[in-house]
Parts: sequence; structure tokens; C-alpha cells
Amino acid sequence: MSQYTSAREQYAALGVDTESALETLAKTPISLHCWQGDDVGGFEKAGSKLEGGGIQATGNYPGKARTIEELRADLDKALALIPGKHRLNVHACYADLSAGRVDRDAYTIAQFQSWVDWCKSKGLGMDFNPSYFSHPLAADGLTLTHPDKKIREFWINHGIACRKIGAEIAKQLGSPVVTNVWIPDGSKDMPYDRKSPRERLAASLDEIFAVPVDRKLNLDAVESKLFGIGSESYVVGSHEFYLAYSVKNQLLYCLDAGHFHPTENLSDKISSVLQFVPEILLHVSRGVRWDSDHVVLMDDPTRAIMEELVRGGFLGRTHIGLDFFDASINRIAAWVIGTRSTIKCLLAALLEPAALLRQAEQAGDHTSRLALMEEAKTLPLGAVWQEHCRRQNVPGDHSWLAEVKNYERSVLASRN
Ligand code: RNT
Ligand code: ZN
Repeated sequence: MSQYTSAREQYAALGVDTESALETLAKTPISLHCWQGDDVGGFEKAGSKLEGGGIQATGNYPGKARTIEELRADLDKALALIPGKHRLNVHACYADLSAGRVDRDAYTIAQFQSWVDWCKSKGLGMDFNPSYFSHPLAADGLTLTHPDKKIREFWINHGIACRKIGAEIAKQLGSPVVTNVWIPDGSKDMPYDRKSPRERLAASLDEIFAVPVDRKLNLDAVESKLFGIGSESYVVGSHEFYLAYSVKNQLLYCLDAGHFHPTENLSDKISSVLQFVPEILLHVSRGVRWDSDHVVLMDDPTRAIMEELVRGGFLGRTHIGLDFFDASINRIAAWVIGTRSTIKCLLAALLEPAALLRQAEQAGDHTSRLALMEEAKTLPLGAVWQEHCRRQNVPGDHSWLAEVKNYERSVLASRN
């Protein structure tokens, strides 16, 4: 008997159908963030660095992608080691400016056509993000809330341009695009006036979202944050701000796992937020003591997120995106580890003895509920995971690592 057949029987004994779990897993895409490949650098200018970004990649591992071509080659390598069909999440600062320089407020699909063509050739869907950082007009850490109207207008126009680009990408790829707004605006030390920047942010967002863009093609999302480097004391776009804004305007709310107090659980927010917004975007990440964007692992917080999506029947209203960037290890391995772990967490959630757990809970039998949750942890998840990888034609075990090491020697080593 194969390991999978035996696993299937063990799960079936608890009322779990591994085949239907594998089917759901295979059709749930994860949106891979392009920015893991070059430490959120982008290719607008040579050696562009995060300025006033409130986000920071640390580490200096050799082999970082220096051009769009290198980034795509690296992504290709990573995608070949990740089971399933996924999506690519592109930031506006990854614009292809080979046909001529344009500033961000004037971007159109032209600067992203090569990304769309590339994704089309790989069968990948795409998601998109305006970039409100790494730009001279974001140098003081303020964008949509800037007191200078001219600077605000530049960023408003960038936001509008990106929503139109999102819709055009969706049209070309035949799959809706989530366009997510995150801004770094905030203050290192206590501000005197917390109100005015929030009034300006609401007004700027209103202008961005007032422009009609087909909601079936472009899905607008807004992302909150608790604090960042250089915005420790005050972040304009806080949780309360964006939760209220997304409820009022029926936008997607983006929950980033690193953007809350370390003792808060993102998983517990999902069933609350989804009472009031149509859909959510997740930035699956791993904060270590702060919003550090460590590589996602198969850990309890990530498992709990996926459990909530499955238990609540929320997969159809959730866009799962990744948001981590680690420059201290092989960047392709980081993509592979983080994405495989996310998928593994989803699989574990799909393999919970759901019917028995629900039954025990409804009967008020909390003893059985607790016992079952514990017993389920040692079921042969690994055999089902390997079967998924086998069906998707990727390595089911650690042998993917040898391929990354080989790529490091043959390709990455010549970059500097
Ligand atoms: C920053 C946010 C944001 C970025 C990316 C690059 O704190 O998490 O999502 O990480 O947009
Ligand atoms: Zn994020």
C-alpha cells in the first residue's frame, strides 16, 4: 500500500476526504510577491533603495536579481519548485522602463506589458500595487497625506493610474486583479496633530477611488499598519482608519500578519472583518518581535489563519498573498520555503476532522473537541502533501533544495 493510500484511510476514519482536500488545494492560488527577489528594490533606477519606506530588508546574501530578466529567471526557478498554479504580485516600482522613462503618476499598462506577457506565457494571474516609497517625493515619509497639495496630487494620480493598470491587466489575463494601497505615512515621534493627516488621507483616497474602474476587473484593497521604522509613534493608515474606510466604501481590506501588536492574532480578525467587507486580501508574513517580514513557516499563527479560511468557508472571498523579504538567505529558497509552507498550512486546514469537531462543539462536548484537535496533529499530513507535489510535478521532499543550490552555483554566483 502506498503511503498516500494508507494516509487516505487514516483520514477517512475521521471523516476526512483527502481527495476533496487535494482538489481544493490545487485550485487555490497564492499570490507570490515579486519583491522577495530583490529586497523590495525595483528597477526604476539603478540600485534604488527604500527611502522613507517604513519597511526594511536586512541581510546581504549574494546573488540578488539586478534586472527584470534576472528577477523573472529567479521566479521561474522558484515556481518550478512550488506545487500548483499561482499568481504574481507586482509592485509599480517594478515597471519596465526599457522603452523610456516615465514618472509614476503617468504610468500606464505600457510599463507593465512585459510583465503581463510574461505572466500570460506562464499561465499566471497577476495582482498589483501602487508604490508609495523609494521615490524622491516620498523621501520625507509622506505621500497621500503630505501637507503639500502638489505632492499629494502626484501620489493621487499614481493611485488612479495603478487602478486603471490593474483593470487592464485583468482584461488581458482574464482574471481579476487585486490592487492594494499601502502607504508609509506616519511619524517617528509623537505628533501634536493626529487628525489633519487622517483627514487628508481620507480625502486623497476618496479622489483615487472616485475614478470609475470596472469592479469586476480591478479589486481595490487598502492595507493598515500599526507602526514602521521611522513611524513608531504614529501611522496615519491605522487599523481603525482602514477598517472603517473599507467598510464604508465596500473595498477589500488587507490584513498583513506583521501589522498588529505581536500578541494579537490575525486569524481572529478574519471572521469579524468578513461580516462587513465583501472580500479580504491577506499578506501572509511572519513578524519576529516586530514587522520584520521573516519567511513564512508552517507555524501555529499561519496554520490558524488557514484554519479560519477553511472553517468559515471564506476561501472564495479571500485573496491569499505573501509579504516577506529576507535578504540574509538565498532569495529563491526564501520564496520556495515561504510559499510551500503557506500551501502546507492550507492543506493541514483542509484535512481537519471538520465534521467531528463541529459535531462535538454543537453538542457542547468540549472534551472531545479538544481531544480531537490534539489527535489530528499527528495524522500523516506529510504523505498527503507529497501526493499533492507528485500530482503537480514538483519535488515532494527536500530535494528541491539541491536544485536551488545548483542554480546558486551556476547562475547566482556570477552576479555581484
Ligand atoms: C509594508 C506593507 C506592504 C509592503 C509591500 C512591499 O509594511 O506590508 O505591504 O510590504 O507593499
Ligand atoms: Zn503587507
